[in-house]
Amino acid sequence: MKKNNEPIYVTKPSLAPLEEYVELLKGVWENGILTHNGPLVQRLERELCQKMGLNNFVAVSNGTIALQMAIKALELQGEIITTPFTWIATVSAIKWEGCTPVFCDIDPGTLNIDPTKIEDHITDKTVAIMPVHVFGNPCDVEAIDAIARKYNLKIIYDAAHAIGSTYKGKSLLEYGNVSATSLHATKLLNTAEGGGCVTSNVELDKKLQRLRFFGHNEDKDIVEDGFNGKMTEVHAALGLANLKYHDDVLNDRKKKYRMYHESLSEISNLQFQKISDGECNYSYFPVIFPSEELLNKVEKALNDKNIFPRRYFYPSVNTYSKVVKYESMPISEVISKRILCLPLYFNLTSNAQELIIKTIMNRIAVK
Ligand code: T4K
Repeated sequence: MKKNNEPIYVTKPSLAPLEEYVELLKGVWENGILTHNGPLVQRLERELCQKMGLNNFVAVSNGTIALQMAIKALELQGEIITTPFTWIATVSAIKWEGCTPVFCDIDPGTLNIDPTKIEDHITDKTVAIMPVHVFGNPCDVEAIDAIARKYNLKIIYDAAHAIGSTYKGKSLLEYGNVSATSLHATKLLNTAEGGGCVTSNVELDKKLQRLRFFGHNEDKDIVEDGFNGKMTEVHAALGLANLKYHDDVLNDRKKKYRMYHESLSEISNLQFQKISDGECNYSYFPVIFPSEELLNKVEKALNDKNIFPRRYFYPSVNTYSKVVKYESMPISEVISKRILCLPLYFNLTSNAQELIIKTIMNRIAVK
């Protein structure tokens, strides 16, 4: 097998043809509006709503800020139950808003928060649940909703990975009091940096709009304790250009996801995330190895061929001692050590994907 010359990373941004982006930028140059909820941000919000069947979308500067704004808008103070199997941003957002993250372990199949364990973590200080739709795979939103109703808690979905995912025919972003998504370069749809909040509550939507803009109302009076979460026109232009290709990107991911799944299923000791087929957006392809030792060997074999998968999410966030007080989360900790996300993106060629599959198979076959 020959070594791949160009490095293959875990992902590569899906980008519209440059001319289409430049065409959108011409308008920005002409009218000189660069930011402050300009015409392109408003258009991106409108087109995203049309495409995803949403009632509203509050575009912001990144997914972490979207999470913070959701907490702020719901005026939460206290404990927020979340998953340890996530990116650090979930927990930083909770902490930056002065709340306390409380971890609840995950389901070993779906890799999402295990709803049967949430009630064990509820105290008189609990104010909300912040589950993550891990790798775009929908959480058990009905079970989580039932718990929230029973204990009068808010739900904020960390939907950073979930653009394009659905649940029972609706966008997954429609669930929870607020869903916060990311439009980062590494996501299915990107504005380079960016994100957004979605809520079906009209008043909350207006509040989120004010919060991202220093707390101004339309008359520029300060009516909220806001901050700067605005998206710029330059970022919105990129989002609009890319949005045109969203269906192509989604379909391509699904094909490549299936290709990995079919080929690697031949190896009996590998496990895969239990996804809701047809609802998950196939944005990542995680493989769970029987041991960390085998993962390391496979990762090294891939690296030797200039291929760089990523250990999302490693380590389990409850073990970050600089950020949180450690509490054992056995399932998340074990899976974090054994999970590897393989390269998956629009421009990944079939030759490259075959090389990745063969490298894994060959390495596992070696005793
Ligand atoms: N909640 C969850 C569950 C999340 O996963 C995230 C972010 C958030 C909240 C917060 O959303 P944001 O505030 O980020 O909008 C990446 C992303 O930075 C981060 O957005 C993402 N999750 C996380 C899972 O992954 P890294 O450290 O892996 O990025 P990096 O720079 O190593 O990129 C990975 C690969 O992507 C590179 O090897 C090459 C490629 N790449 C990356 C960038 C940035 C490119 O080809 N072009 C690029 O511009 O964090």
